[in-house]
Amino acid sequence: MQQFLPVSKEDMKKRGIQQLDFVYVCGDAYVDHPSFGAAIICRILELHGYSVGIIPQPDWKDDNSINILGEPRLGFFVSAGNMDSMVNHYSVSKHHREYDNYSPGGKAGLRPDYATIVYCNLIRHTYKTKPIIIGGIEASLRRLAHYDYWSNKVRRSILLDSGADIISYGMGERSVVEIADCLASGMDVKDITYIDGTVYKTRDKSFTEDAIILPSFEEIKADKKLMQKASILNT
Ligand code: B12
Repeated sequence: MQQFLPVSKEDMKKRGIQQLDFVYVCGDAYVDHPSFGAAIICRILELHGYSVGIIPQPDWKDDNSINILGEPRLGFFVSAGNMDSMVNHYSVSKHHREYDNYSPGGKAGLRPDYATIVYCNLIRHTYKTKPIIIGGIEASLRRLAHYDYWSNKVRRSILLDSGADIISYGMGERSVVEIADCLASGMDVKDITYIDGTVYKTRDKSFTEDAIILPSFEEIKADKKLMQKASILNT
């Protein structure tokens, strides 16, 4: 019978795992069901031979919460959960929701606002250079300069504010395996720049021969109409 993914050092010991290949940090409780992105991504990685442990809803005020499974060999995957953390926390009229369907007992307050950014910053307190790959709805919809309803501001890509290395946006089944294989082969995460459905950061524009160049964050901030243009160019 298939076991649950390790959530503690004890679980790792039982499975004879000294060091995990990947640690997956998630804003939702761990529910091992295929309607949950976390279960899909972790099980797919497992299927391809990688060991994955999961830290659901870490205490973001405690650096140790990110260390409970030790340092992963290849990197971290991070997701806010099934929904954007701000949608999860607030109603459209910006009232705090009292109930969180993706937390044990429906308890609210077990994840931070802007969870992807907070979790990545937490990881970076301990692991300055370990590869971090972010994904799920929050990271996907915030992958470029975007309008943030909650702060009524245009925000830059979540890749910059989180300090993560790569965004795997949309469905992650294929790209996470490609990323894992690259890291396992010894590639530097900075060189993983060519996988479909991913975002990386660079100052080098020499690759842009056939590229569609969208208006920059600064341009969009200065002129709202450019946000529409960016959306149209991006579809
Ligand atoms: C089914 C569904 C529901 C069901 C949920 C059933 C359940 N038991 O979970 C119901 C009808 C109850 C529902 C309710 C709501 N929903 Co709904 N729902 C959906 C829907 C249609 C599919 C979600 C799903 O299960 N997908 C399957 C999973 C496996 O996909 P996934 O989570 O996206 O994961 C994939 C990728 O994101 C990626 N991935 C995921 N995690 C990670 C992590 C990493 C590291 C990586 C690399 C990749 C990765 O790979 C995964 C596999 O391909 C989506 C729209 C859509 N088409 O996505 C809206 C959607 C998620 N819902 C939404 C909303 C707003 C709500 C409600 C708040 C509506 C309301 N006003 O009440 C409520 C909230 C419910 C709650 N829990 O509090 C929004 C969320 C918007 C946002 N920005 O977060 C969505 C996106 C619809 C939309 N376009 O507006 N919903």
